[in-house]
Amino acid sequence: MLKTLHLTSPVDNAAVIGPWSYPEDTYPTEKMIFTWDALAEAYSYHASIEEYEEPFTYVRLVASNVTSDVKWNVTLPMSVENHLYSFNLYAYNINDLMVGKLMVPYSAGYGWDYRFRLAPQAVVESCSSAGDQKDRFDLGETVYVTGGNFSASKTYNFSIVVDQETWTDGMDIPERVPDTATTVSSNIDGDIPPTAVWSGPQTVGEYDIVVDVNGNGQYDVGIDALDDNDIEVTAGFIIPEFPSSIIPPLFMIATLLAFVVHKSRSTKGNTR
Ligand SMILES: [Ca+2]
Ligand SMILES: [Ca+2]
Ligand SMILES: [Ca+2]
Repeated sequence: MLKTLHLTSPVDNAAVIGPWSYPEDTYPTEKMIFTWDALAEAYSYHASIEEYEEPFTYVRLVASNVTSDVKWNVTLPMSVENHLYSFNLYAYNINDLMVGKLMVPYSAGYGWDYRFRLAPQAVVESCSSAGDQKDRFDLGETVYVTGGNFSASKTYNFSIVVDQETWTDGMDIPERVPDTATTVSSNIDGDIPPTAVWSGPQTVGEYDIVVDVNGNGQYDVGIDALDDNDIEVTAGFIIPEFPSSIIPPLFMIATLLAFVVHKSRSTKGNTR
């Protein structure tokens, strides 16, 4: 009787993992850690990782491991574009009979392997027209973004949204702010060159920026690019009520007032 092996890292196969056999899961690392629950009757576990070219062309065996342990740390090269990795796991008893197998529940059925990719985390950042990071814009000042680690020459769904305190894996991407860009495009190096995404903004506020890398309308940790937590605690950028150039004079007036008030009080004090 074959039992289903319970994978606990990098995902839990007790839950549905994604659409049928399509690797939704991308990790921004070369060091993968696979762990699973022990089967009482298992004597050894045979784990392997194969590389495929999409959709289903076998490329090569990348790594394999026979162990009595329930953990496998493996270093893999970052995925080639349009390639994916397939993790397989089998358990054998002392007589070399297969007693357990990995089974992965996808939303449309079961698979016998776990598919994933390794890719550097895509990044997006608010910036000046020259591409220098910039997190504070004046009213009417055009907001630009840059980015990196995207696929080459591709257009992505882009959103400027009201600052979210926390971004949770799988949450719907909030509605974008009106009159902001809906897409950005990468160049042949996979970079987003400085791109105007909000011309002449007239709405004061605190904002985040998200690029929906896998285009599913949801925020996915490790896949989608996010500009967050740069300024005013959790915002990717802000458009404050007063332009930065007005703040010093205001501050000086306030200081002057404080001085005058203080002086008049101390003058009164002296006359007593
Ligand atoms: Ca997404
Ligand atoms: Ca935020
Ligand atoms: Ca920023």
